Amino acid sequence: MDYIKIKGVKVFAHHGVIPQERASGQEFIVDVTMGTRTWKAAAADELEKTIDYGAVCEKIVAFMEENQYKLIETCAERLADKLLRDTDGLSEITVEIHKPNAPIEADFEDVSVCITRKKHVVYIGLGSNMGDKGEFLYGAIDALDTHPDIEVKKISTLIETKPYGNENQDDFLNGAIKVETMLSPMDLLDVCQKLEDEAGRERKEHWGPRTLDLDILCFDDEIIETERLVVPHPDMMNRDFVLRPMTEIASKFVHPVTGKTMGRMMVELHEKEDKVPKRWRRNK
Ligand code: A4P
Ligand code: MG
Repeated sequence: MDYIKIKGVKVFAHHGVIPQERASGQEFIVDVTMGTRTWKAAAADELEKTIDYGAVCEKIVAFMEENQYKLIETCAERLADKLLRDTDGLSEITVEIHKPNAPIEADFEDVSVCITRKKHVVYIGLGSNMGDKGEFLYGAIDALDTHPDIEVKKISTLIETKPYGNENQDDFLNGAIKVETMLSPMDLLDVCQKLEDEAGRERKEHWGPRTLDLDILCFDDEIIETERLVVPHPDMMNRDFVLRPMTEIASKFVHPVTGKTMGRMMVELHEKEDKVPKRWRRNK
């Protein structure tokens, strides 16, 4: 990760718990550190390929002036959220809001709140084995990317696969994508299930034929076990149609439960399924 830092943006604004503070206003100072990747912009030497820090400064000033919060905690949280949503290429942000003239009965220099927030990195597995399979998968990828809180970062090759589990059905088309999102795991699952419903998905049979299946494979390095959602997907280490596209887009991503990379998990699956001749196996 690379960082772009803006320090000491002075703004006259009206945040505070005491009504008098909100009425008369005071000076606030904002620092932000933005986590991004600068190498493409550096190579091309073009502003369009990086975060325009001038534009970010203007957004900070407008946000601080136009809003009014009792707590600088709330102010920092909302500002971080807004900048993460509005700024292309921004993956992580640290916002510090200083209130050097806070109404404190002491001789003090400064008081501030400093928070770090980031977009979640999520891998989603896609599958279809009914109708125009490619259209369903690419339609879902488009729809996810158009969602205001989701950005598709990587798309694997789509591969034709034999049905796993219930073998008495048509071949599948499978793939995986990497997305960045501000949504919680449950909210992202809602979005995925709505897209499955819109694709005419009927849930008649477990592991049965489907127009569109969107499985949340991994959500950061979180381990979630609720009735509606289990992450990482509990069977992914046994599925070539999941590990192959994951190895293409995230070979070094470490599975939070097994502690192994996607590439390693795929090699081990191939060895287990006898796809690797004995003489070529590595000594573990
Ligand atoms: N759910 C729990 N965890 C998750 C998660 N991480 N992501 C819940 C998405 N959903 C999750 O799913 C059933 C319930 O799982 C949902 O209500 C959700 O709350 P579903 O999609 O309605 O039903 P399903 O897909 O039949 O069941 P399941 O267990 O999700 O099956 P899979 O794992 O999706 O496997 N063979 C090939 N070649 N390619 C395939 O894509 N897919 C399957 C289905 C079987 N064989 C296949 C393929
Ligand atoms: Mg599913």
